[in-house]
Amino acid sequence: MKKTLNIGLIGYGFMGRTHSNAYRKVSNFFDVPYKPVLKTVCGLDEAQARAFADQWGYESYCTDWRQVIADDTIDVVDICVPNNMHAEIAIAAAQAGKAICCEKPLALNVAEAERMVAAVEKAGVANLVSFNYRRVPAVTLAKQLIDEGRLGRIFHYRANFLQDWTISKDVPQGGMATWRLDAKAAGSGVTGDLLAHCIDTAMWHNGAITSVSAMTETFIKERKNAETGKVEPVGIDDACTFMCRFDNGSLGNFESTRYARGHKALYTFEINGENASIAWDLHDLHRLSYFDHADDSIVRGWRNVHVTDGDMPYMGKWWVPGLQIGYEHSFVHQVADFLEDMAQGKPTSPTFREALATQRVCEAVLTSAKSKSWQTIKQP
Ligand code: SOE
Repeated sequence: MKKTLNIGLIGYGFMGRTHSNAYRKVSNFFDVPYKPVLKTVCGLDEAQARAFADQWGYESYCTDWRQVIADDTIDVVDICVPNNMHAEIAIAAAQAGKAICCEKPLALNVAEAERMVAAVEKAGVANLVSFNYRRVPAVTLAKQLIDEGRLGRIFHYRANFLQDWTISKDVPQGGMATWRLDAKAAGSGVTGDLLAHCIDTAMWHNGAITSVSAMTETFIKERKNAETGKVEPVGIDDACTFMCRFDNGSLGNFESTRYARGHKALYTFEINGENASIAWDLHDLHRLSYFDHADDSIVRGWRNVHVTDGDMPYMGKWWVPGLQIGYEHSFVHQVADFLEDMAQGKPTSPTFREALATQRVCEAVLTSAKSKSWQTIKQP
């Protein structure tokens, strides 16, 4: 029998579901060293916590996260609450010696993120931030191709993350469903919520971002607060565009908005190197577009690689070649890697320290937009 690992989930929203699903599925498909046990789920509303526990098979539920931290039987604290609660919970979990998986972005700002890094490193606990898109097989394959040197020198990295769900002025801010629009809960708008994904993947693929120049806009200046009903100024960025320089000399272009009518979650990137280019699109997440200049000119063109074969990242663990998996499987891969690394005493990327680097870029982007100036990212 495998050793069990007791999970304490804090937060039962959208991300709580993706993480619970991953813990439930992982040992069916991956030969992981531990069997995760859904021990307890914690959330503010007792009836909802109970219903979530029933639906997902948690053994118990509670409404005070401190109870999860104080529970000696919990091995992993999984943080899926709004961003303004990440730091306090993660630091307490680290002090209690728990392994931690924390939703992205790591924190509200760099100062908080630094305290979280210090806490997990002092405690020596396993720590991971859930930038799940790295573990979409085609995105992982892109990393492999870059690391093999197939692209040669990289000149350009561009990424977009486009949505359209906040165009109506009637969408409120704050509360359970719309905390992402409330600056106090989220820290920022699309920069922390969406561009953080693009920045994490970009730095994983292409190395550190060293300077940025950004602009942001808040198109709807006031919204009703979902809890109080009061109309209040909106403090988040609705859209953000930035250009940047990478440490390897390449140039980056990033755009995110929640005002791109027709796009629900269009995350795309394209990387251009001297020998080859790569492109990817979340709406067709199994395909990696690949252009290799070394091909014979008469057949040279963009290839559409269907990343489903057994020798492609993670795919050997699923069905048979050609059959697809989806969004939720990126979380299963994340948990599989986390458990494997934990058993070997190895860090799992992105660690809190790696996510701090992303937080620094996000903060520099917001400062640049505010000050209308280039910002250099100070790496410690
Ligand atoms: C926002 O709509 C959101 O759910 C993000 O919070 C997630 O991180 C992203 O993966 C999808 O969009």
